[in-house]
Amino acid sequence: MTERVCHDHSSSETDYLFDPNSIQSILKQYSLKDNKLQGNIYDGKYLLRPLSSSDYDHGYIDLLRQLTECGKIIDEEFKQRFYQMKQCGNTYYILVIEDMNLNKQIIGTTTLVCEKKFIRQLGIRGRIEDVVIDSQYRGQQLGKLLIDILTNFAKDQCDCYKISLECKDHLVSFYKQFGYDHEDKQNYLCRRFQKS
Ligand code: 16G
Repeated sequence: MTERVCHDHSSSETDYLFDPNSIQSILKQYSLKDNKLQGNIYDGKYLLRPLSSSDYDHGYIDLLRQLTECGKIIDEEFKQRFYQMKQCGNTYYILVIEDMNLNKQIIGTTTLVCEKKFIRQLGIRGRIEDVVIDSQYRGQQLGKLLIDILTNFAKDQCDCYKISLECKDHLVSFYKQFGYDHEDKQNYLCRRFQKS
């Protein structure tokens, strides 16, 4: 699995959002646990890797459109935001799955954001965001793969003291399988602003 997961980190043209090597040990442990997923990755079908600066061309933004509105974004704007995130260092971890047989098309993604805090002895709080699997690729446990890897990564490598996420009612049972649950007497509140 190690070799398959990120094959071209040495390429000077590919700039990753974070070091692909940092997910290798987690992927290794993971592949031992789940034979079905191991099959999907091993047979050269899918590649799991950090978001790269050239992923606009591989449909990353279009994939996000399956989750919510993205507006009009051009490649230059994508790259600008990519490098803003990268400069934050140890904060944005966007994992993608590419279909190796379909022109490197991005067919799944999940984001982990690590927020530095003063509380909890200078704790780090993780947030799982923007989980999307292309509608044509659902039912293969690819979402499970992404969530599980990023959850373990947040715990073991980023040292998060907690991770939270927001989701629609019908997805609560999906996230419960990874240990996410409602907390007693805690509420999620949100205020939205219209763009003028
Ligand atoms: C979901 C996503 C959240 C995303 C939001 C977008 C997960 C676990 N949750 O709640 O990350 O930001 O949808 O919806 O993927 P919005 O555009 O209405 O904010």
